[in-house]
Amino acid sequence: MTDTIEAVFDTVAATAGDVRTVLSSRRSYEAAENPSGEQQLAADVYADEQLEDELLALAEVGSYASEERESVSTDTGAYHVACDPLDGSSNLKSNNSMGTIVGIYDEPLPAPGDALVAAGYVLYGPITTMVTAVDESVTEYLIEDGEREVLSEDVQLPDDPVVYGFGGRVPDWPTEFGAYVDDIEDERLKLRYGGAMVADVNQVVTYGGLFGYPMLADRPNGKLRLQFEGQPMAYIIETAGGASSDGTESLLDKTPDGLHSRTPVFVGNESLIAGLESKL
Ligand code: FDP
Ligand code: ZN
Repeated sequence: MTDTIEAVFDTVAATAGDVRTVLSSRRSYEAAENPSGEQQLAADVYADEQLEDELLALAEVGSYASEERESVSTDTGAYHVACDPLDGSSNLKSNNSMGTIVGIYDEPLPAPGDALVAAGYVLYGPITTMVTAVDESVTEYLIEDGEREVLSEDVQLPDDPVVYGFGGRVPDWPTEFGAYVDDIEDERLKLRYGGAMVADVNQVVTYGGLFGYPMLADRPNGKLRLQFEGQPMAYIIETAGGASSDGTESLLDKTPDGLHSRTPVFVGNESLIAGLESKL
């Protein structure tokens, strides 16, 4: 199993190198009103197609699913990979951070959280980094020329949380959730929200705190997808000593109703998640 998981992570790292390179050309293409006739794929579609080709080429990867496509692409193999190829893609226009999320399951997709055997994300920030969770351990890497180089091993969330960030419009948040936000402000956490889940979760990994995309008045399941975003990020945060929740239970105890089903997502320090669940 370890060889396959490491091969998936190597493939995602190699693809991240390519994605990073094409982001600038895709960005100028998308900004141009009259592109010069040459057809370019949007950056998220490019990333999705690269990942599908490269991951399905691995012998043990039996299927590939992503936020970008309706159904699962199948092959033969024991592992099933769910990807968010370019998380936070609306940050492309404003030149803010984006990411790639990957979850490796040992059951066909859609699969429950307890079928996850590893997960990781790539962060396209000022430098490209990757964080993986496997065998009860979280590791942070620098990606250069598509290769991983270890930056820190056995990463754990800091004990004293510092930052929080929540998506959705404040007037659309449930009243009890608004009251919870007042509580964490009283605990002197500070608001930092960047609009890309990967970047917002990575600051929680770095400084401690809480990221969430709550249930909204017109969207009771929030915005984020359980299979592609919620569960892989919950797996990483829980492996790093934190906790996850949909407001009631761990995201890893949930089973998606469908491949693209959404859920409220909260990930961060255990004490903050416990406080949130008691308030909702
Ligand atoms: P995006 O739509 O730009 O891909 O994946 C969904 C996502 O980004 C998350 O990365 C991010 O946390 C959230 O949506 C941002 O949503 P808001 O624009 O509503 O804040
Ligand atoms: Zn996303």
